[in-house]
Amino acid sequence: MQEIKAVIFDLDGVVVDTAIFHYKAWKRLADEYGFDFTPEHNEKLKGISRLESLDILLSIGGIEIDSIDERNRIANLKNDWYRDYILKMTPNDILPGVKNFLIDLKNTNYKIAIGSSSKNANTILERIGFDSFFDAVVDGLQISKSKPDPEVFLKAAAKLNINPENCMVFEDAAAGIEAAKRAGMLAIGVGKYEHLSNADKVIPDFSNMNVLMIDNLTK
Ligand code: B16
Ligand code: MG
Repeated sequence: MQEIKAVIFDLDGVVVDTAIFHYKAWKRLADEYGFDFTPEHNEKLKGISRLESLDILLSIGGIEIDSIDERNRIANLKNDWYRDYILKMTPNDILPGVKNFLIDLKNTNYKIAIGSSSKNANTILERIGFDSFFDAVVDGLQISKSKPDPEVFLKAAAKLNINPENCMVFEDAAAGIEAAKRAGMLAIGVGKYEHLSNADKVIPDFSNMNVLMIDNLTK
């Protein structure tokens, strides 16, 4: 059984439901190009960087854009649409059970961190009142390789000064589960098992979660 000393949370889709805002913004782009972009397609983009996500989306639509400037322009457009959503967020957008669980963890002396591929993570954390809540935040601005590369979680563990094998990660994306496992951490999926079958355990959400359940998730 791994002794857990730190818990690392993915942001989009775990602490807040921004995954739906990413989907809406990507779908708007696909609509403009005239192809269908489904929630199932969107699963492939979760946890992946903005430009890599754009490449996947364009390949789904069978669209080739060679110019990096043009790809950057389109990715920025999607980001503007996405930011329109997140700038309206409030602490009410924290997903059910998350805040209580985080407080519980802090009070029990677990270290807590955010490990996100997003370059908008700080904006979201400010909007929901969590800007100085975590012991460490690693986001898309601090990494050179996005999930499924383990860099984001290894950096979070290093900032916390905790060994990777003593970290538990909560993730809603298959790419994030792979990243956590490659980092040597315990990977807990949040959401539907069908998308997260590589996780060590899967929980549907945090509504019934408390600190006593950490031990159960390690067994
Ligand atoms: P941005 P996470 C990821 O965040 C999202 O899951 C993914 O859909 C998004 O493309 C990526 O961040 C980059 O986000 O465009 O805001 O920089 O789930 O790792 O917190
Ligand atoms: Mg996520």
